[in-house]
Amino acid sequence: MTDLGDAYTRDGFVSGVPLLSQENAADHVAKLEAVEAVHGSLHYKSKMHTLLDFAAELASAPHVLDVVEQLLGPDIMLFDVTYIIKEPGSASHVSWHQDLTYWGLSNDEQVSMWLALTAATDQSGCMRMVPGSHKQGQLDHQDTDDKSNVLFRGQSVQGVAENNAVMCPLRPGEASFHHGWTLHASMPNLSNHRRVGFNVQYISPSARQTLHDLDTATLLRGQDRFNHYKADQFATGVMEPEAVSHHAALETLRKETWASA
Ligand SMILES: O=C(O)CCC(=O)C(=O)O
Repeated sequence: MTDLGDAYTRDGFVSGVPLLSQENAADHVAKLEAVEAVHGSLHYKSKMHTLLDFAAELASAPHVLDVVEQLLGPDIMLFDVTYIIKEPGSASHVSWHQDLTYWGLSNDEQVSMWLALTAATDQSGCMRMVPGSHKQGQLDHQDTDDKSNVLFRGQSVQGVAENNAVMCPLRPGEASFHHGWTLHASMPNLSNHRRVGFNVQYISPSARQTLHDLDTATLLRGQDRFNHYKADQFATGVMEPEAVSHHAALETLRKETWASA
């Protein structure tokens, strides 16, 4: 196991992994914002690799997959890609939760990347993680109706020992990677800049969707010996009409899956 792999196994996350230059991160934000100027906010929409070629390219970049392989192993599927955007001065926050609770997967062979496209600091609402919390397995979550909670169900684990949590500030272009049982949260954005995160979920081909048989995921590296998923159609341009109409169905399916889990 690599140093990164050892730290990930021990803590349930690694942070500060440099993946993009600051210039490339700014360039990605400029492309994203050009699309948003026409189509509206792209905050928290799923399967963005089916809509934006530059999102598909970054999520499947070989140097990104080299890191994912150290944490997940050689067989890597792309499950989801989302931008998580906190506007300047917004109350948007994320409550303590574990990602895998609502995904309906049959096992926990999964890792999430959170790549900072702008500075993620304690001011702008970077992530907080509880080291070692992934070893507890799934904890009880309660739904809340806090409108400023980014999470779809406002799902929240109560009584987290916050003193044990560590801040994960990231410079533009740096990423953290966390496991789906790692407790994590984030605070509002009190800064005067947009906090833009590029959030990608990678799974092992062995992780099956247990709630229905409609889910999609795409092999990026290695072998799929299971054939649980139909592949997503990667974007070859930006918001192409056919992709946009297909995406609406993907988005509905994702919300129905989370709601029924
Ligand atoms: O973007 C955030 O502040 C939180 C992200 C998160 O909860 C996640 O990536 O699972």
